[in-house]
Amino acid sequence: MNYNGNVKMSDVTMAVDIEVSNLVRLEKQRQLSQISLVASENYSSPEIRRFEGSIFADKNAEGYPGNRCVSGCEYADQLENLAIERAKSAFGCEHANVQAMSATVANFAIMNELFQPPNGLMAMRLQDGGHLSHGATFHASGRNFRWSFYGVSETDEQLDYDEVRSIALENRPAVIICGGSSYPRLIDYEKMHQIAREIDALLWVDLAHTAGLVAGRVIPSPFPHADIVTTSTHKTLRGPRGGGLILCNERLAKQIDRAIFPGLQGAPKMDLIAARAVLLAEVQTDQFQEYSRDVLRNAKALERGLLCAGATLVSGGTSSHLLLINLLRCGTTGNEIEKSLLEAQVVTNKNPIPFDTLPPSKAGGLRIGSAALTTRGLAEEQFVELGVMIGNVVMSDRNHNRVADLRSFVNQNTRGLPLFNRKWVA
Ligand code: DSN
Repeated sequence: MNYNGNVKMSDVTMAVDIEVSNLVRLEKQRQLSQISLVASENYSSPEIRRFEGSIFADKNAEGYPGNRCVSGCEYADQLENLAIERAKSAFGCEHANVQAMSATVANFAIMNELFQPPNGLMAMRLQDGGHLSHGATFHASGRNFRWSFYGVSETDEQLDYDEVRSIALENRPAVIICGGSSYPRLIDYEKMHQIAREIDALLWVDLAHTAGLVAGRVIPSPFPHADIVTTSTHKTLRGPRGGGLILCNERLAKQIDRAIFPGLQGAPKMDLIAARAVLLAEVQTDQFQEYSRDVLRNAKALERGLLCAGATLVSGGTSSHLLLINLLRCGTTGNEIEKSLLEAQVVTNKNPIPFDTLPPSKAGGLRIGSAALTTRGLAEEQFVELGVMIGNVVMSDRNHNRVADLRSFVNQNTRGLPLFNRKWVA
């Protein structure tokens, strides 16, 4: 529609609404007919979604509870305090900041406030499993701070803590960051803490991928070893997309809060803080513990299926929700496999792997995860079969019949599955 000329506002609103509504309808159809194995995707509960876009969306609450830049914040204050208390209780820490617009924003805000040069930061290399906000050269964090990096060992593709220690001793950073976006194994926080203490550095855990598994108490917590923990809220945590939490102890509380406001952000999104508050109650239920157990069990089921089909997994397998398939040995690329799987209605993402020889646009690996499909309610034995069928596509170099087999498996086994299975909420 051409909006120039004599068009009434109601016509414009209706036209925009129809276009946007149509896209929302199509996206819903897509989400229902495809399955997401993207390790960083999940579906939040209807209870959480109800509060995104609630009346709090229009409230400016710049500042912190009890100290805002505008008036009329009495309910915003209560809401934010509620979210903070729930975050502290869910993760067992003394202080929580719930305002960051994303975990990447939280990460950058902290670097900006606490670790300006000449301080140095040390993190896991991106292709070994780190995150772009941990000093990647194409990211603002890489351009503005002093970095050193550690990686995984060539023998087992897992962290070699002796090597981490010697790199730390050589570079003496002010902080060591661990965690990232494609490391399938658990991190020994106690060992990382010992290394950090030896050089008088802080330990910062980016928990974005495994925060839900920690809240669900199925893997060890970074506390009491970590000084700072950051996380997004939408991966295994199964909360609203767009939002970061920063967790720490009282000692760093003031600096952390200053890092977010006024250090980097303006007013927070109060409707998202409402959704985060609901999430932070949900993760403390028995149902969430059960969900987290199933996420781990289903990742192991995928592992069994993939190994049975002959696929090679980075580090040999997984101890979390996430698996990384090494495609270099099959002569194919992450880009090609991602496209073939999409033909079978399976959504994944190409991903660099340790010691990759391909550029990131092609990538020698494919990353998958079990969190989203567990939320939808797929059973453990179906995860095993899914793993076998994905493995068959990989090992046959995208044979047409193997892709067709996978497509019919998806149609038969996931048709009618809701995006969010009600069994996961109390
Ligand atoms: N951190 C990115 C990922 O793991 O996919 C996006 O959240």
